[in-house]
Amino acid sequence: MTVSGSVLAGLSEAVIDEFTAIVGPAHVLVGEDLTAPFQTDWTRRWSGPCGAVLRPADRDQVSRILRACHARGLSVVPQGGNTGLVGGSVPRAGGSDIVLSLTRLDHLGEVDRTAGQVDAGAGVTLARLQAAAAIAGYGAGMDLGARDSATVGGLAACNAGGLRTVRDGTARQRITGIEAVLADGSVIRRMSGLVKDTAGYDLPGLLIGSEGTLGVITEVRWRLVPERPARATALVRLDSVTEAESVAAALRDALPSLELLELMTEAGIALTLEHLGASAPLPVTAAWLLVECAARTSPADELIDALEALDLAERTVMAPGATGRRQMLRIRESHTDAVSRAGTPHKFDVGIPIGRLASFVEAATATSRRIAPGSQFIVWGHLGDGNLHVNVLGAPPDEERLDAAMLALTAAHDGTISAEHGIGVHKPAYLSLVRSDADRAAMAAIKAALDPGGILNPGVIFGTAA
Ligand code: FAD
Ligand code: 2HG
Ligand code: ZN
Repeated sequence: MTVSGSVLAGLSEAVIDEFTAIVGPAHVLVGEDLTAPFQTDWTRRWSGPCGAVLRPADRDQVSRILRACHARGLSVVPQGGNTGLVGGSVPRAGGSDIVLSLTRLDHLGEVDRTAGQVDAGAGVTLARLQAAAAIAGYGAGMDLGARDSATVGGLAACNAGGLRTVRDGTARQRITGIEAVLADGSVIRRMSGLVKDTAGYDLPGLLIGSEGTLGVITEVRWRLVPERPARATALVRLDSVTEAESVAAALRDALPSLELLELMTEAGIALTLEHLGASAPLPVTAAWLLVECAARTSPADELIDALEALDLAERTVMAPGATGRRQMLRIRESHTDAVSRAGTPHKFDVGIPIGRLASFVEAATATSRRIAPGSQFIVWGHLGDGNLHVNVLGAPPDEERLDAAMLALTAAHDGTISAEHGIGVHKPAYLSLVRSDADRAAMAAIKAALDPGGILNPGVIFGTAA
């Protein structure tokens, strides 16, 4: 493709030429046909035009691009797999941002067996990381439904969680090193993989969860987990979220090999089964708990004993084998797709203290009925982490009262307005519900120090005021 002679969306020919000299003409995308896939997010809720999409091949190209953008005051939206759910990976409406697509930074090193770690370029997908780990006899210690597209750079930038957090933690626990390019093009690199390192501020820790606002992550050193080839998976039907919450607490304490503890509820189960055209592996009740244990030797007895001790054997289906297991996991993982197919939901990713989850769900159901009568309230999530995904279908997309009430309710339960997806452009207006004036001022000071021109992902976390 050629970009010569074009003056597009506010970008001068000289700027386009400068970018072209850095990444080559094939990797400067301009014009709606080429840029459209990068301009709308996964949810279809957020979209905006961009001046150009740049696809650098390596850290040095990222550095040169940022130096040029910094000098010219051009805004940059870092993008990985574009599977984020809070609008942070796409340009802002009315802007002419540069989208910096990191998917070509896909170098994956050899697994370092001495350290149990691997270096991965920001554009490596989670599925590829998992496959490489498995070949070397390890696990990635992370899994989520968007694994085929989500990149390690995006996982780090969002501090992603997922389905195995109850055992292996979030991206923060998995990452021992980061290389990143700061707004002015300078590079920080701490990739030695030290598990303990208290020499000054933990800059990698600061970049994890910064959603592209403090730097562009170009490489990550990922800490793998020992392989746990033997798995036992069960689906338990329960009569209420209250019951699920207490069963989950008991299982967590009884099962050292616990790796997954996921909640599904009636409306979401029904919608997902219909979406998949699948039959239910056990009767649909108010709540299902999906439980998986993993170890080197079979944890089946451990799981069965724990379920029997809770008098749940009659209400449990054990996955009969790998296929049955995959079917159970598929029902859980397909909730997001099923909801998305049914409409554009109001999506909330809340963290609630364990012990108050059921009362939150009850109050949240009433809130959505009050503000959006006729809407469909669907909740599921990572019960072991106290992380609930509330999706409300059928409410007008611009019904801000619903977002305000749901997030205020979350704060009233001492919860967080984002457990794993981030603030993005969806929730800056609500950050003050969970972060004090002093806290937000400290965050703004860090942002101003690292990105004085405010070019990195403007609007994300801080809103348009930053
Ligand atoms: P993108 O969507 O491209 O970007 C996300 C944010 O990170 C943006 O703010 C972007 O600017 C920034 N960013 C991306 N790459 C970089 C980089 N290299 N340097 C700096 N900033 C960067 N999330 C969970 O936590 N748990 C789940 O269980 C989960 N399940 C999901 C299931 C589905 C079906 C879908 C669609 C999404 C799910 N997600 C989940 C959300 C999403 O997959 C994660 O947030 C993931 O980390 C995003 O990675 P990405 O590469 O797609 O990032
Ligand atoms: C999940 O755990 C993802 O299913 C997506 O984090 C949640 O779609 C959602 O709301
Ligand atoms: Zn999730």
